[in-house]
Amino acid sequence: MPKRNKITIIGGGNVGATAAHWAASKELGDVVLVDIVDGMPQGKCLDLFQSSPVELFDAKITGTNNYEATANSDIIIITSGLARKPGMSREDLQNKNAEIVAEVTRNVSKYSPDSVIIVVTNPLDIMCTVAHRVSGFPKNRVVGMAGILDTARYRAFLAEALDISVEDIQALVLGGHGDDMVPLIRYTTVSGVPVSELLPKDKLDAIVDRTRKGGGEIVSLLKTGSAYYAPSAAAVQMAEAILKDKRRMLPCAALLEGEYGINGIFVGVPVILGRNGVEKVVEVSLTLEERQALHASAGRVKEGVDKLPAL
Ligand code: TXD
Repeated sequence: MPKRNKITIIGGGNVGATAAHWAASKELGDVVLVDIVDGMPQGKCLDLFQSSPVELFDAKITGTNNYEATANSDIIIITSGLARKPGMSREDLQNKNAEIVAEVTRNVSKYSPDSVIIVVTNPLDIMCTVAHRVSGFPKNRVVGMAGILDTARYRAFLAEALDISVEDIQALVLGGHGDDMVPLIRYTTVSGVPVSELLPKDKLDAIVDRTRKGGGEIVSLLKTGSAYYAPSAAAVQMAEAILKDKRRMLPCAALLEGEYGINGIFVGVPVILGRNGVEKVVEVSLTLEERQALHASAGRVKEGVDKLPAL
């Protein structure tokens, strides 16, 4: 009898709990949700389990404050971390989250040495380095979620502007997460038709700009938190591609070793995601301007990595 897949999600906050919801409702496998808050992951998981007879999914759903129950997971999604508080610098946040991600990675890699780790915690590209260094996993088994979210925002805005199905829009963004992303309009198509044939340049530029600021737009509306439906859906799409060995080509943060002329840092690039995690980094040709933007973005990631405390 084939055993069910097992997905562990660390951090039972907005992104983590919603990822548990998507993963369970898609029947990707059994789900374990870990948080440090006593009772919270247990309560959310009991509630999610009780939705299963209505939504018709079979999955064992476990909430816990420790790591025994995570043993032998196929996938680990790390969402644990702090949000930036008033008065906290970007660097303070980075150090605090690096501490959290390092501690969590030590635990998950001990209990699930063969897993693939999907990092979600911000600052994303830098936290990928933390998870990679601390786990000692090969580079293909540590991958970050950001590009799928950025492209999802871009695709949603394009579908709205064109008044057509989101299903028919394919797009690619490169680079670091958020402000630093490098959207490739040349590679954006609507069922194979270049989007520049269907929308005027000023409209496209406005959509790119809104996408870049997509996270901030939501924070300013929510006031007390950041986006979580789309981020969690994106992380679960990555988990699905890996668990089902779909070999999907998706923009993810991967450790580059010479690809795109970049070495030793995680940055958003198109990858093939399959059972081994990052099966391949796909190199597409870039214009000079796109290449410069990617390198500038990678340079900022490197500055952050250089400031990491010893792990
Ligand atoms: O594109 C992307 N990568 C992102 C990243 C998109 C959206 C959110 N992004 C980042 O994910 C965000 O900046 C945060 O760093 C994480 C999680 O965001 P979320 O909105 O879920 O934050 P919450 O609701 O504050 O949840 C964080 C949880 C919270 O319940 C804490 O108790 C828990 O993390 N936490 C821990 N769990 C386990 N172990 C430890 N050490 C721990 N520390 C905090």
